[in-house]
Amino acid sequence: MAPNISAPTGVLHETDEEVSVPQLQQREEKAATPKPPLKIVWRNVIIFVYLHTVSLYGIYLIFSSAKIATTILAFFLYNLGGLGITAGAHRLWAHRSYKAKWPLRLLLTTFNTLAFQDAVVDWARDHRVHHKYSETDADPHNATRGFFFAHVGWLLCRKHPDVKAKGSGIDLSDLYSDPILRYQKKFYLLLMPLVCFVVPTSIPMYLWNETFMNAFCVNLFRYTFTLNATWLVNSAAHLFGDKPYDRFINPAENVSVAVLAMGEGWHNYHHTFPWDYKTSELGKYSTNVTTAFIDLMAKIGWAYELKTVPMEMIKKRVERTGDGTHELWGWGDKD
Ligand code: ST9
Ligand code: ZN
Ligand code: ZN
Repeated sequence: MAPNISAPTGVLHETDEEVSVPQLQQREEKAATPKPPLKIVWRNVIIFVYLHTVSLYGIYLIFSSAKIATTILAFFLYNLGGLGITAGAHRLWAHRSYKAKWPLRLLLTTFNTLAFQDAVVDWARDHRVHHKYSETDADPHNATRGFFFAHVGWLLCRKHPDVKAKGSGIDLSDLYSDPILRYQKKFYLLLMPLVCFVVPTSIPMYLWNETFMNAFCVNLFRYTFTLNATWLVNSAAHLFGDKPYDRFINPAENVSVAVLAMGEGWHNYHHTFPWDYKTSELGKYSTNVTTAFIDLMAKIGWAYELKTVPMEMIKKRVERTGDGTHELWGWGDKD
C-alpha cells in the first residue's frame, strides 16, 4: 500500500513492499565480496577524545564553580541546537515532512549551526541514504556493525565505499535550491565556530562575569551532550525497544532516547512512516518537544502542510507487520 501523499523529489517514502529489498540484495552481495579495510581517521579520534574529556570536566565545573546562569544557558542552547537538528535537518530538510517559510528556515539554520553536525545538505544526504539502505553497508551508521559503530565509530573512520556509491544516486536538488542552505554550506567554516563556540562562550563572560574556563567547558559539555543524544538514535534506538509497527526492521521504540533527543526515539514508527512530521504515532508533547515546536510554528503560520499518516493506514500496518506490542485497544483514545 502506498502512502496517500505525493512524494517530493529525492525524499524517501518507503512503501510496505519496499521495506526489505535493499537489505536482501545487500546480504547476497556481501557474501560474495571481501570486506574493504577499515581506515581509521586519527584526527577525529583525537578530537572526540578531547571533546569528551573537556566535557567531563565541564560537568565537574557545573557542580563546583560555574554560575547557575551558565548552566541554564547551556540547557537552553541544547534545546535550540536540538531543534536545529530535529525540526530542521531531520523533519524539514531530510524528510520534507512539512514546509517552512523563510524566517523559520533561517531560524532553524542558525539553530542547526549551533549544534555543529555539519551542513544541513550533508547531514540530510547521509540521512536519506540511511533510510533508503538501512542496516546495510550503504548505511553510514549501519547498526548491524554494533552499538559503538552506530553511535560514534562511523565518524572515526572513512565511509564504506557503498555509502558513497549508493549515496551518489540520492537527489539533493530540493536542498541545493534553497539559498539559505547553500549559504550555510558555503560559509560553514566561518559560521559554525562563531555560532557553536564563540558566542555561547562569550555570553556568560560578558553578561554575568563568568570565567573563561567555566563558560568554555560548560558549553563544550552542552555540545557533546547534544551529539550523544543524537547518536543514541542511531545506536540505542536501532537496537533496543519494541517494534509495534514493523517487526522485520531493527529500529525500535525507545522512550529514553525520545526524551533525550526531543522526540526522535520513536524509531520503529519513524522508519515505517518517515514522512510523518511527528516522527511518532501520537506525538505527545511530553516526549516529543519537537512536535510541540512545529505545531507552535504552524499556529503562527511559519510552518504549513504538515504531513501525517491516516489512522487506518497505521492500524493496517500494525496488524500486518507489528510485533504485537501496540496497544490496539487504545485506538479510540488518540490525542
Ligand atoms: C555528527 C552527525 O555528529 C550526526 C548525525 C546523526 C544522524 C542521526 C539521525 C537520527 C534521526 C534524527 C535524530 C535527531 C536527534 C537530535 C537530538 C538533539 C537533542 N552520499 O564524509 P566524507 C562522498 S557530525 C554520497 O568526508 P570520508 C562525497 O563525494 C559531528 N556521497 O567521507 C563527499 O564529498 P563532498 C561533527 C557521499 O572521507 C566525499 O565522499 N562533524 C556520501 O569517508 C567525502 O565525504 C564531524 O565530526 C553520501 N552519503 O570521511 C565530522 N558521503 O562532501 C565527521 C560522502 O564534498 N565526519 N560522500 O560531496 C568526517 O570527518 C568524515 O565524514 C568521515 C568520513 C571521516 C566520517
Ligand atoms: Zn529520519
Ligand atoms: Zn534510523
